[in-house]
Amino acid sequence: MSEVLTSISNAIIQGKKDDIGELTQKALDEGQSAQDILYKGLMPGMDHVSDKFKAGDMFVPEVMRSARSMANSMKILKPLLIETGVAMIGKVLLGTVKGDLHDIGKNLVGMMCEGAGFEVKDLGISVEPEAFVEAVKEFEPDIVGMSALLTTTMRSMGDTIKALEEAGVRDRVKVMIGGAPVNQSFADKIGADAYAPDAAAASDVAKKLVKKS
Ligand code: B1M
Repeated sequence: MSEVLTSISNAIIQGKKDDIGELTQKALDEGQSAQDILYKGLMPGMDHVSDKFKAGDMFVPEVMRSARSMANSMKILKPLLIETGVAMIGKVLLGTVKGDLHDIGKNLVGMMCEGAGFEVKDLGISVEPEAFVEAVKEFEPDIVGMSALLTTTMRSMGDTIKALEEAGVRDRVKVMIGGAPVNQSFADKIGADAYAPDAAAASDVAKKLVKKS
C-alpha cells in the first residue's frame, strides 16, 4: 500500500484530527483517488479502532478522537465522492428517541457508521416518532438507528416502530437499537431487527443488515 495511505490509517488510529486534513490533501495531490483514500486509508484505520475498542484496548475518548479525524478527512472527500458517483455502502438514519437528551453514545455510533462507509443522517435528540417517519420518507435510509439511555424513554423506541408501521414504511428499513438500558430481548419484544451493545458493534451490525436486505 502507498506510504500516504498507510500514514492516513495510522493518523486515524492515533486520532490525529488536526493532521489528517493535510494528509488527505497530500494523498489527493499525489494522485490517490478519494475512493482509495476512503477504502484503503480511512476505513482500515477505523476497522482497527473498532477491533481495539471491542477488545477493551481503546476507550471512548480515544475512539471519539479517531472518529473526529475520520470526519475531518471526510469533509474533504465527501464532495469528491459524490462528484465521482462513488456509492456509500448504505444509509443510516439516527436519532435519540423522544424525551431523551443523551447523545454522546449516539454520536459515537454515527461516527463509527460513517467510518464503516455509511452515509449518516442524524436527527439529533428527543426525536418524535413522526419525525423519524418523515425522515424515512425523505432520506430513504436502509437502517433506522435509535438510541435511548433512560429506562423511561425506552418505550419511545416501540412507539417509533409502531409509527413506522402505521405510516406504511416499516418494511422499507431495518431498525437497529442501542443504549445502556436496552438489550436483545427488549429489541425482540418491540420488533426491532437488531440490537448493538456499543458503537463498534453497531457499525458491524449495520454492515450485516445491509448485506441481508
Ligand atoms: Co444522564 N443518566 N440524565 N445525563 N447520564 C444516565 C444515563 C444515568 C444512568 C445516570 C445514573 O443515574 N447513574 C441515568 C439513567 C437511569 C435510568 O434511566 N436507568 C441518567 C439520568 C437519570 C438522567 C436525568 C434524568 C438526570 C436528571 O435530570 N435528574 C437527565 C435526563 C435528561 C433527558 O434525557 N431527558 C439526565 C441528563 C444528563 C445530561 C444532559 C447531564 C448528560 C447527557 C449529555 C449528552 O449526552 N450530551 C448525562 C450523562 C452524560 C449521563 C451519563 C453520566 C453518561 C452517558 C454517556 O454519555 N455515556 C449516564 C451514566 C452512565 O452511563 N455512566 C447517565 C458514554 C456513552 C459513550 O455511552 O451512551 O451508553 P452510552 O452509549 C454506548 C452504548 O450504549 C451504545 O454505544 C455507545 C458507545 O459505545 N449505544 C448504541 C448508544 N446508543 C446506541 C444506538 C445504537 C447502538 C448502540 O444503535 C442505533
